[in-house]
Amino acid sequence: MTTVSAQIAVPDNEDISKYTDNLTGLGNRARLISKIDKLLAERKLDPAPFTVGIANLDGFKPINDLFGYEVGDRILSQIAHRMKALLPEGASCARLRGDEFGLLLPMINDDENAIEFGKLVGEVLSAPYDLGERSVRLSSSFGFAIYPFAGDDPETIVQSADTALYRSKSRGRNQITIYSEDIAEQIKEGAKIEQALRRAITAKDINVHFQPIIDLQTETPVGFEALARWTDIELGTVRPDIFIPLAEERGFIDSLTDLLLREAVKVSQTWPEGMFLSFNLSSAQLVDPSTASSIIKILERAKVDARSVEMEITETAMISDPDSAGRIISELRGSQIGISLDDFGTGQSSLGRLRDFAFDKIKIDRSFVNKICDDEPTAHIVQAILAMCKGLDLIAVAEGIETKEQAQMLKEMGCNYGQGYLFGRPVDGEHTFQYLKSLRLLPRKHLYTPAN
Ligand code: G
Ligand code: G
Ligand code: MN
Repeated sequence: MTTVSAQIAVPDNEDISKYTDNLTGLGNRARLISKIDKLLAERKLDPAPFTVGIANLDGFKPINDLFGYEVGDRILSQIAHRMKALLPEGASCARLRGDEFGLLLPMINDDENAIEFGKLVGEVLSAPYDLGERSVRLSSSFGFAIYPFAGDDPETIVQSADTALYRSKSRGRNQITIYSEDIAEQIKEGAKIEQALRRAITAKDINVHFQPIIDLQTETPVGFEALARWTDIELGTVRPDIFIPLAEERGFIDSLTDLLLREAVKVSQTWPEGMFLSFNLSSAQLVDPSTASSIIKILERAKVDARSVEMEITETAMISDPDSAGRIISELRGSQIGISLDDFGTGQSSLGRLRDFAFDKIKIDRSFVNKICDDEPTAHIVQAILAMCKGLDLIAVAEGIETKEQAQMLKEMGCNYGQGYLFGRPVDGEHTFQYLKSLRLLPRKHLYTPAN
């Protein structure tokens, strides 16, 4: 190494390493930025459009995990070769980080050409990578940003391409996204919601509603699911499937959850002894090691019996980081907090997961429940899920029951609990209190201080 640097005893020696990616020999992020800067200067008088792209491999992490970093590195080097071979005149490619490659395409000037180029690169990158005794194939995702719409300085343009890439990734594999008017608008809207949401959390202005969960045999409520509700003065009612993912994405889901859980726990203390509170835990929290302890702390501080609280989690959460999800689940269960597997049957249902993780309940997704009476295959699937629950000693909860027929059928099939509009919509703490009273299930009145 020292001999090499001695040979190239030129002043910009340091610059070369500063701008080069050692593994692939491509330029690095700094190089790409400086190239964009140069192109911007050239086009100062005549701002003709050009394109910046970012390519990211799909499923590269498992390759590293499975075969080791050396294999991963070999693939990255092969990618660099392929990239160089397909670059048009005047274009350049840099390795930004990990499995992410940046492209500067001075001659690509509109969406159509960018998409076409993305498809070409995608095809070339999807050819098998030779690893000696085996070979692997990988698809890739792309984000493109076109100057001047996407920004007028290098960092902003790259950021726009990155935003587009993020969209591609969230749509699945093998996707191409161009940073567009729509995306820019959504980002502005997202920023507005984020601000209002942060304010609402600080002001404790988010509410929790409760939906009863019914024992199908006795037809009486056994617990409630807490569901977040938010109405902003300016934005109006914002649905949880908008603001929860936003809080996850922007990194403040923990403070939102703390607020919601505190509120939910407080209301649950007005319910009759033995009734449980079921709380949705967001998938982002299953990768955060502090999750279990902050939940346990909230329950302890409120002096609620942890045995009457359970966390609903979805499978998506367990896929991204099964190890930390497993640790959090065992920590919670170790404190007697129950675990329900939510939305079962949708997404990536894997039966292996039922064996590898300890659950107490399974919530059968409402997409099954609403077809159970008129679609025979659905009925068979639900029956099989119920048989499995029985064998595994899990309580089955059917979600989204809307008709008596559905409830009857599920009851006959041996489903333990049910939830849905037939039994009750989610309502606030006070209405939940009234509901219990109307059923002569005497709430613990002394604990209840209704909000005015
Ligand atoms: O309540 P529906 O009411 O529209 O809820 C939509 C989605 O938002 C559901 O998937 C539900 O699980 C989720 N959700 C509702 N409340 C909460 C909450 O307090 N925390 C989390 N993480 N998700 C919630
Ligand atoms: O993802 P999760 O299962 O936590 O979401 C619960 C969602 O189901 C909430 O949005 C809640 O409002 C909704 N929900 C509850 N009962 C019914 C029902 O009977 N029908 C329909 N369509 N939605 C329901
Ligand atoms: Mn749920």
